Parts: sequence; C-alpha cells; structure tokens
Amino acid sequence: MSERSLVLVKPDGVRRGLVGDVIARIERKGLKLAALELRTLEREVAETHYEEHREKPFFGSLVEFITGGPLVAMVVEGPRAIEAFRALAGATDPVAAAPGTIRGDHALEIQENVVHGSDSPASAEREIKLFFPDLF
Ligand code: RTP
Ligand code: MG
Repeated sequence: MSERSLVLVKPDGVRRGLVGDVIARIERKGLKLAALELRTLEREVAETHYEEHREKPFFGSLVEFITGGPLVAMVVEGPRAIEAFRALAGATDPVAAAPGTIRGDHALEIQENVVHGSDSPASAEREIKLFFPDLF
C-alpha cells in the first residue's frame, strides 16, 4: 500500500544548498517523487499550512521564516511514506535529532530545521491539497 507525504525543503535549506542532499536521501530510501515545485509562499498559504500552531508563541516568527525565501515543496510517495520521511528528517529540535538524519546532520536551531514532513495521513491530505490541488 502506497502513501503520500508533503515534504518541504524550507527556505533555510534552499538558501544553504541542501535541496540535492534532501532529494538524494529520499531517493536512496526508495521513496518516489510525485510532484515538485520551487516557490515562495504567500503569508496566507503559510498560515494555513501551519494553522495548528496559530496560538503558539513562535507562530509569527515561523510564518516570517517560512515566507522569507523560496522553498521546495514535493509530494513523496511509497510504503509508509509519512513515517519513512519523518525518520529521515529526525527530531524537530536539530540538537536532539540523531546524527545521520537530515536535521541531525545539518542544523542547530529549532526553527531553521531544513525540512518539513506531514505528520499523519490527515495532515498529508490537507497539506497536499493546499500545495498541489491538481494531484487530487
Ligand atoms: P514540521 O511541521 O515543520 O515538519 O516540523 P515538526 O512537525 O517536526 O514540528 P512542529 O511541532 O510541527 O513545528 C513546526 C515548525 O515550527 C518551528 N518551531 N519553532 N521556536 C520554537 O520553539 C519552535 N518550535 C517549532 C520549526 O520550524 C518546526 O519544524
Ligand atoms: Mg509538524
């Protein structure tokens, strides 16, 4: 059974030239790309994407960060793709993320943690619809 996840290389990752590394890890794992786009998010899309965090103290800063430059959005597909990509990404806090993971290898700051991956089938469906409405 194949599953889809929305993956973002966040603006810090694009700025630092980490797009190729992230895609290489996805492909090496055996996951497939079903869609891919470079774009700069409008504030409204960013706020919708992160709406679960609207009441958090870091929400304003998170929206500034995620709209602050181009990001790469992709749909990644494969068996248990959601969990498989979260494992590649590592823990949210890059200092706690295991070495060998994307965040563990490339980041130190909780906000600028290089990638996003959907955290559940319901989030994946919502996020893929937001970024790639034509895939449905
Ligand atoms: P993401 O949604 O980006 O895949 O990350 P996640 O599930 O691992 O973490 P989540 O709790 O959903 O947080 C979303 C993003 O918000 C930023 N963040 N900043 N300043 C802070 O305390 C803080 N906490 C989270 C990070 O960019 C995190 O990935
Ligand atoms: Mg999240």
